[in-house]
Amino acid sequence: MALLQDIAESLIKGQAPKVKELVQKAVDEKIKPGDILSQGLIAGMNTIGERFKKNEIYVPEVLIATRAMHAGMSVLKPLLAASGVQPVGKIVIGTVKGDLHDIGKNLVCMMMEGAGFEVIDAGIDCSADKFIGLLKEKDASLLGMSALLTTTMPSMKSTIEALGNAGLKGKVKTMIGGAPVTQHYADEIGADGYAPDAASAVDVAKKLVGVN
Ligand code: B1M
Repeated sequence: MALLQDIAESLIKGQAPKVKELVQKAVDEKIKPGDILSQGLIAGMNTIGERFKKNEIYVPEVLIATRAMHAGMSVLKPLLAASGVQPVGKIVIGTVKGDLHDIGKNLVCMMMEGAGFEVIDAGIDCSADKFIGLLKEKDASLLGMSALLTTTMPSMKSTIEALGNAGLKGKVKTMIGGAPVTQHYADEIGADGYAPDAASAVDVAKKLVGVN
């Protein structure tokens, strides 16, 4: 549908007011909120993710597109809740204990939201207890951990161990990322997934919750 394509294209260009206006127009034209989300906003964010992965665009462009997505979501959110559209999955995500870097984590959060996940942002400096408390409270099936310091990476390992002790092993899948983190490290500590960037993080998260 041309209007949904216009929404996606305006989002890719980062035109927040236009996205908001077009989403409102689509709502007024009685297009289903779920279709506006998947064929308009998420379709646009998917293109942003692909371009970011290929280094065709960089962090500022992603942030600008995300702002446009949020503008559209401000119109859609109440309607989605009312129409019972289910999120793709629920993820608790935070920067690990001792680590204050949150720029990359925030990007991951935004891309996840753009892909239709319900994101519970645990913030920075998160202890295992904080992660576990939120996972239980929100009944989330996925935990994302970010670390930018080599000195805080071991906190990912201890959090995964704590999940096991809390009886969440098997119920909650874990994924990790951040500049010093590697697939090798993920394998070593028993994380279920690793992603090198925010766009790949969405692919990994979808795989972990069984969505294509
Ligand atoms: Co700090 N810092 N910093 N820092 N900082 C680094 C990380 C460092 C590499 C700089 C350097 O020395 N060259 C170095 C770490 C060295 C190491 O451990 N190997 C370092 C250091 C040493 C420190 C301090 C110790 C400095 C000091 O005080 N002496 C201190 C520590 C504070 C703490 O955390 N306890 C510190 C502080 C800070 C600031 C507060 C000043 C600031 C953070 C501000 C903030 O985040 N709100 C800061 C910054 C900005 C940086 C650099 C310059 C940039 C990090 C960044 O935001 N990158 C960084 C040097 C660098 O990387 N060039 C540096 C952009 C971001 C988009 O990338 O976070 O990698 P990134 O995220 C990517 C991927 O990694 C991935 O997706 C993102 C998008 O593609 N990803 C995931 C991230 N999380 C993911 C999770 C996933 C999946 C993918 O799944 C869950």
